[in-house]
Amino acid sequence: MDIERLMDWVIAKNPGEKEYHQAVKEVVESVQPVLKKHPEYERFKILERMVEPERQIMFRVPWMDDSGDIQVNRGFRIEFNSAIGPYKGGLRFHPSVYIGIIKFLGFEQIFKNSLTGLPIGGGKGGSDFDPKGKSDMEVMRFCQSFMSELFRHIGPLTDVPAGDIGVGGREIGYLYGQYKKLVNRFESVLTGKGINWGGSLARTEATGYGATYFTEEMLKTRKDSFKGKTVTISGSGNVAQYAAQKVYQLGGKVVTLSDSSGYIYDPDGIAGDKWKFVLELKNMRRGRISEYADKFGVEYVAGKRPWGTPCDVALPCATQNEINLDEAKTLVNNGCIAVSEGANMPTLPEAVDHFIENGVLFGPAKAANAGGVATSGLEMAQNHVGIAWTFEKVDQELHQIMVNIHKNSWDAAEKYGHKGNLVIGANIAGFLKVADSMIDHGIV
Ligand code: NDP
Ligand code: 2IT
Repeated sequence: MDIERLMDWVIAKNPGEKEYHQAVKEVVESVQPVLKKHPEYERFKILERMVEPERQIMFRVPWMDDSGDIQVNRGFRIEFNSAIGPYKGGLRFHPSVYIGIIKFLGFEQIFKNSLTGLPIGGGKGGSDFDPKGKSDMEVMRFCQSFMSELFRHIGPLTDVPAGDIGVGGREIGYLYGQYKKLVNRFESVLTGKGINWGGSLARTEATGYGATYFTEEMLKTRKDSFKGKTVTISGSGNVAQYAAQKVYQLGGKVVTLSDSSGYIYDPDGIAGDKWKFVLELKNMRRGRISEYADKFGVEYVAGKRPWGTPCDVALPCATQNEINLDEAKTLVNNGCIAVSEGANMPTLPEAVDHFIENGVLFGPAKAANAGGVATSGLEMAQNHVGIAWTFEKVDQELHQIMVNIHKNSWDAAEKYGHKGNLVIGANIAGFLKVADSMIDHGIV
């Protein structure tokens, strides 16, 4: 099927799911040079099978709030592709969640997980539940209800969820407690677990660190580094926090962080005690980033994203579609030389094209933020063997995986005639392993 017909077919079968259409289109376009060289992928209808999830689960999540009222949310788990390993991918709790969001994330996860080099398939789940403003006990009751249905669909060799937006250590704890109670087994069914009960050191840091290591590899191709660079970061959650820490350790200066209300600009850099303040603010008190500006007397810009701030490197680490074409133009005009996606699909397609056409180093999410799920894979490996590695050991493995992902994406882009285009390279490198495994397994 040509690109247009395939996209028409995907849109007709998944009406209104615009984020999913966007994610599919990019992959389908990227793998065209491969399809031309390898007619077997068309013969085996690999793309047509890949865009149809193996299984989609939607369920009711009723729970009681602190005032005794019953609330009803919707839960999702999409088990997208198990060609190279058990379904693996996060859970997102955010009011914007609907099936199109989970499907785009699950689809991207297939190729991202393949890029890690580990045996993990693709899946994603979540709910339209909004943890903001909820008490710990409300979050616990919600998580228990969510897991009371999810548990029958997952398992350490079947499907292993983890965190994403709105799902961090607290939520994974409540989800794990309920799973363990229901199945009466202590097993590796979730990653991002607490260190005392089977979690891996460095999983918390992994996505942000990994995205920064990946950016370092991109900079190396121009004989450059983070030293002395001014860096803008969006978001102030898990990924943003640890990207900020690693950028500082590598000699860069992070000048912005944001949340869905606005961004802060600190020209002196967000590090040391200021960085610790962000962690306490966001992970414990669950407050707004504007409090940073109040505390340290810096600028806060309400209702805006940070991309107007001059920088050398931009790391979008909040959410999808958070850099549009106008913002990409501003970044380029301000001299930005590298953009790397800590978040999933943060850059709109026309903005991606603008960066690439203007010679900006561009690290696509599937490659740049794969360090989180890669370290989840390392957590599973440790659990299966029943051991716990040191922080240094996990961090070293993570670093090497990010170096490999960069190299494999670079090489694939070059081999298929798009030297330097890591979007195409990452999509092709991720696709090939899954496609070949699907052919090995027959028509299933
Ligand atoms: P968190 O929930 O810890 O943080 C999310 C951050 O993004 C918060 O600052 C939040 O602000 C902001 N944000 C969320 N939604 C929006 C929105 N619609 N508009 C503006 N800002 C928003 O999530 P993570 O840090 O874990 O995830 C961030 C991104 O990284 C996501 O795209 C996720 O899919 C991706 N990712 C995460 C991985 C992980 O291991 N956690 C792995 C790979 C990718 P506010 O508090 O106001 O909502
Ligand atoms: O988007 C992602 O890769 C994640 N949210 C992490 C998934 C995982 O299973 O660790």
